[in-house]
Amino acid sequence: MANTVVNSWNEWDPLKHVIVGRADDCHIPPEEPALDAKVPEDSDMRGQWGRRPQDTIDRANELLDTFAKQLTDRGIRVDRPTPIDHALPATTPDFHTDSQFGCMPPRDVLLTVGSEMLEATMSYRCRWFEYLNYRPLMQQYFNEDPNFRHESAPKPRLTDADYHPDYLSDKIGVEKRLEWAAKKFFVTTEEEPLFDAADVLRFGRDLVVQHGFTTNMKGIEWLRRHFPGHRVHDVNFPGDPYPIHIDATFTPLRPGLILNNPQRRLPEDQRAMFNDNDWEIVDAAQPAHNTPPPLCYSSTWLSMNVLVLDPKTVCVEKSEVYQAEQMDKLGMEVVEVELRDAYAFGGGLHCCTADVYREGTCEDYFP
Ligand code: ABU
Repeated sequence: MANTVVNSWNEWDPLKHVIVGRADDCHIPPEEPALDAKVPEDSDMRGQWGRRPQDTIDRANELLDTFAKQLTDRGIRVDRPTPIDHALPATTPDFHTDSQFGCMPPRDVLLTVGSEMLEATMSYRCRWFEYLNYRPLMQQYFNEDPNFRHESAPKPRLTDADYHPDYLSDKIGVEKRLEWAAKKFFVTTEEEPLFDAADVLRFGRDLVVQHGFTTNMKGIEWLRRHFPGHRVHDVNFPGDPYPIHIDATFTPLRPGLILNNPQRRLPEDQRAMFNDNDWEIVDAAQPAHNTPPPLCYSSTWLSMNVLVLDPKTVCVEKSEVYQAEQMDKLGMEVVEVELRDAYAFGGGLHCCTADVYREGTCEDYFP
């Protein structure tokens, strides 16, 4: 009988196999349009770039290794990427940037839909070659699983035509950013399809995709054509001045229940599919921290960037006590995982993983 290695249709079915990222050789890349647009004006990251300090890399790896062991101890197979040399520049005929990013977080790069793992186009130049960190695993799954589909979305050119120059200023201000977000005017243009895998949430037959800085409408249209058996829904969250990746904004926990970031509520006119099928969308608890850790791209809302192990069990970052308390009230068993010192490397518990296998099949939750 064929050995099925890759299978995952949603964010909550029982998790059996997952990739956990590594912090090795992670870099803060030099300035480039899409990346700069995400860094807040008052961030300690402005103007800094280079290899991250070794002590922070070691600490992040210690936490990621411990998380991997927690998952393994629960019977979940854990694979890790093979880091390439992230100090190397990324150069194509269309652009050059002096370093790469790292092999964190895998969720941004790899989208698993059923038996397929799809490498996203990405929208940052420094992440153009990031898929290479995962190629040894893709080859392994290809050898192990005769039904595995390894796909790669068309590599984008990422010329200046991909980015709105208005976003190049470092003095835009949050008010203007919110005004632009409400108008769906983001840093990326519609020059060519762009998407990061972490802008996609899987609900069986339905894929919900955030339109924002890292995913444009052409990227969503590309996904629609690539997955003809799915319904692909574009959503946006006007309360987010730095909209990259949906997984600190909208977090499905189990069929019928989603956490929504209270500062980034899904607009009423985009809720029909959930309302019509009696799904509850509840405000997530407040983060336990007022600021992100040093040299971190992400917001404090990594508090809700949780990894669901099954519809009753969820991994929550250890210091996020309010989020853990809310999960408990929602009937979830909480597995505490210490990860905050790894946030700077690209995100939380959902970000730092990529699904390989969850039990279950492709269900229609929104008939
Ligand atoms: N990669 C998720 C980050 C989202 C946020 O900064 O809120």
